[in-house]
Amino acid sequence: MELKGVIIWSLFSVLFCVSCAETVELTVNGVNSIAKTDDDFICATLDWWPDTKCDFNQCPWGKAGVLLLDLNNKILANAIKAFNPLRIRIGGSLQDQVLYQIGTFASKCPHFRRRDNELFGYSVGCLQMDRWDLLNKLFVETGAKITFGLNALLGRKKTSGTLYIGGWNWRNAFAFMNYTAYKGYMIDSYELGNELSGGGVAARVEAEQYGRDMIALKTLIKTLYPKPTTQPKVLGPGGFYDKHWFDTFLKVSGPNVLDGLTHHIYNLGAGNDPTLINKLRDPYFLSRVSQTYSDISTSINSFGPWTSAWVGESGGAYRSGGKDVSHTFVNGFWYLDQLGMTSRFNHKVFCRQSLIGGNYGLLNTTSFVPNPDYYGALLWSRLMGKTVLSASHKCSPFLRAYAHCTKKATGISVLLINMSNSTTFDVSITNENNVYAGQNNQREEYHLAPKDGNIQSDVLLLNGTPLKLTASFDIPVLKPKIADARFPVILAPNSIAFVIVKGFRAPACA
Ligand SMILES: *[C@@H]1O[C@H](CO)[C@@H](O)[C@H](O)[C@H]1NC(C)=O
Ligand SMILES: *[C@@H]1O[C@H](CO)[C@@H](O)[C@H](O)[C@H]1NC(C)=O
Ligand SMILES: *[C@@H]1O[C@H](CO)[C@@H](O)[C@H](O)[C@H]1NC(C)=O
Ligand SMILES: *[C@H]1O[C@H](CO)[C@@H](O)[C@H](O)[C@H]1NC(C)=O
Repeated sequence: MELKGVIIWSLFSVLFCVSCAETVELTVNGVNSIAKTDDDFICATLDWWPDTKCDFNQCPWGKAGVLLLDLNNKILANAIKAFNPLRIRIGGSLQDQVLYQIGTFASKCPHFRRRDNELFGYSVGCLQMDRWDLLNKLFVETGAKITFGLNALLGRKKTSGTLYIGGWNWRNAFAFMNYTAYKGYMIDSYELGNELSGGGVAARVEAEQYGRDMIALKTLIKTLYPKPTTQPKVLGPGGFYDKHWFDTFLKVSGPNVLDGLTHHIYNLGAGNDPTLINKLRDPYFLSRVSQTYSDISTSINSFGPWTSAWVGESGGAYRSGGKDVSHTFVNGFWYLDQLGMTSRFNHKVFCRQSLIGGNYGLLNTTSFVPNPDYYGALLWSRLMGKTVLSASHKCSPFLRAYAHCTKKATGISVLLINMSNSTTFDVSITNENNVYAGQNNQREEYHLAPKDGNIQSDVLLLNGTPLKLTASFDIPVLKPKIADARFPVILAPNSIAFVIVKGFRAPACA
């Protein structure tokens, strides 16, 4: 019986491989999960950039920065609410130059000003507590889950070059966290510093010092929140991965300090790279970054098994993203593929730079209208559960596939990405452990494609219909197409699909 099964199965595989060009057999293992994400994997950032921030002869931040953003905008509130909850990480380059107007720092509360010889070309800025109150009002109304990035450079001395030495002055941060706790604002996590790890970007701090400062932050939080169940998590270092630096940092900070090891990903190069649009569609290029995810996992397994990896910030292309690219449909090939890849490497959270601002916003900087990746993120959040399953096929590298348990229903959710602009794929989803199981159930399909076939469109089609806000500025209902699970999924060129196979028997999802 068993032998017969194997023979039939092999015959099956041969048949499928011969006609691989159009017919794909996607094999999903529903018995063993390969990784787990956090319940709330999707995260987006708010950055500190003022409207004077420019890159490559354009100034794409407008009034989208933390201090200038219109917090009464209805689209903004509805867009956040739709995730129920959306994680929001507040941070970015200027984070380590922000003072909080509280305690002994209450008297001076300067605005960021352009200063060529200072970090990132700006002077020190300030967060006033009445602005913080308004931000929290929005977060409460929308149910957002907040990560706040603290200034980690305060009190340190600049040496020659970019190295900053000496211990972190935590007093201003402590007064700020104390204010926040007294006000009853819920903070999911505090993160220390931005891009100060390894060689740093504009500034750097050595790993031993940073590890000791993380211990100090944990102590402050335990003082403010004696009950472990209500304690905000502690995250760091929020910078680029460097093996030696990260390993040392984990060793020095030690057990039970770091709740999440945050690192940043900008694997697409600079925003003005004319080849950006090709990189976004090149599966060989996109796969290269998996080495970093694998190395991070090794660092954690060897030196910090008590913690787990988060992508704390990733905009794909650095210096505010690509002008006619990063807010358009084609960016989803990179973004959704990254969500799939990092999930497989056991990452808990992925923070997209940005929720709004720059060229890579999930929402349009000026109109607040959702860009295609907003809907990709929302569908992921609603459909892809936290348990990650293996999914593989032997066909074109231009077809990417990821499988998770469904979020709320039974069965599995599959994400299919066809980066090919010419091939239509017929994808059969098969169960590695149960080849003969009939799949007479319904299947739900969400096919995403760009308007007019233009991969640089800001308008996304869901099952052929353009997604538009409702008359009351609400996010539209996202309805699947119902299909018969006995037939393959037909995946058009240049398209992405989320597919829910309800009848798929997956013990790992029970
Ligand atoms: C914490 O906040 C409370 C209430 O505002 C205040 O009385 C107390 O002095 C603060 N403690 C510190 C260390 O800032
Ligand atoms: C915002 O929308 C305008 C008008 O459609 C467009 O020109 C611009 O590129 C969009 N920007 C972003 C970042 O979404
Ligand atoms: C299809 O994609 C390739 C690169 O992947 C590109 O050279 C070609 O011009 C594209 N064709 C169309 C019709 O867009
Ligand atoms: C998807 O698109 C790529 C190139 O645009 C093509 O090579 C491939 O055959 C298409 N179909 C699938 C299922 O990947």
